[in-house]
Amino acid sequence: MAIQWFPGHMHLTRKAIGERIKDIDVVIEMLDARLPGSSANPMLGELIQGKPTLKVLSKQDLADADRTQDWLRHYNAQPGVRALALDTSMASPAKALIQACQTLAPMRGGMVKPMRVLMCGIPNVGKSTLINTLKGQRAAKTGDEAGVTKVEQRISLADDFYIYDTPGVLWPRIIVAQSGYNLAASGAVGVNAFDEQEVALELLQYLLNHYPQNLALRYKVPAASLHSDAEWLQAIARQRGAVQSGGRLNTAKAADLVIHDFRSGALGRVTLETPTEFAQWLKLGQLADAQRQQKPKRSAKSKTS
Ligand SMILES: Nc1nc2c(ncn2[C@@H]2O[C@H](COP(=O)(O)OP(=O)(O)OP(=O)(O)O)[C@@H](O)[C@H]2O)c(=O)[nH]1
Ligand SMILES: [Mg+2]
Repeated sequence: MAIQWFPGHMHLTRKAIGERIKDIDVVIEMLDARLPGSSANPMLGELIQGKPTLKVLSKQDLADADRTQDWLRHYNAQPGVRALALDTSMASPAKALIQACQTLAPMRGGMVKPMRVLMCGIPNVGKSTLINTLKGQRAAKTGDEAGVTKVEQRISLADDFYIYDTPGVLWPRIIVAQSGYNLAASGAVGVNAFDEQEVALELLQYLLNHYPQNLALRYKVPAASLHSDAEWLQAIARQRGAVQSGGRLNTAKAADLVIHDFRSGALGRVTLETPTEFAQWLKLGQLADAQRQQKPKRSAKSKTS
């Protein structure tokens, strides 16, 4: 089933960003380095269109370093786009952002024309953590779950430089199925809005195809001995003692473990998509969506018959 999560505070944030954006000089659009394509919110993309934007790939410490370089090359090759990757808790690389904002909006600065930066992105991607790092103190609430920031907050980094922290937002209809799974695996989707086993199986399938050694190392199972996502889920349940009364394997618990291991980095540095893969998924998603929209709606008569 397609993953969707667009609670009321996201709807309000969409409106708030729409109103705020005219008074913004630079936008920092935060993406998750483990899923850059899927974490780029098309709804935010529309709202911030035309503003000087810096793409920041967060959680690079958890992502596959080679793939992060591929994504940065991909973005930096696009006209007018600047992208960099960070671990948002590290102070010195984060400070480079301040310089980058000044380069993007050189006319801003001083008390009369302070620099106004908008930080936006999907939930749980590290927006508030980065602001705290830039500020050098805990000015914004952070936490390892989606939807910690609930309302926009203005934080001054200097008398003439302030930054708006915004609540993470997804979008009303995620048309790329794989993006829904990757977003859920990353922690961007509320816990009750997806099926953990479904997400864990998709994650295992991708890891099986692209990072089999990471699985083997973490769960101490020879990579070549298991051939499907379902076999892996069962092996993990067995290996981690996730067994229900009567000896049945508790695959729900195993799913939770796999997702947790991915989020914490216990599975090693992993990136769930390449620019090429994501472009293909997007094309297929758009095609399926166009076909879905073309399908004639069943008439009220045929529905009741
Ligand atoms: N490993 C790692 N963890 C990070 C990084 N940035 C943020 N985190 C963690 O990710 C979680 C979410 O961080 P927040 O700063 O609260 O995320 P947010 O984007 O403000 O989330 P919302 O307010 O829910 O939209 C926290 O547990 C952070 O410690 C990073 O670069 N690397
Ligand atoms: Mg936040």
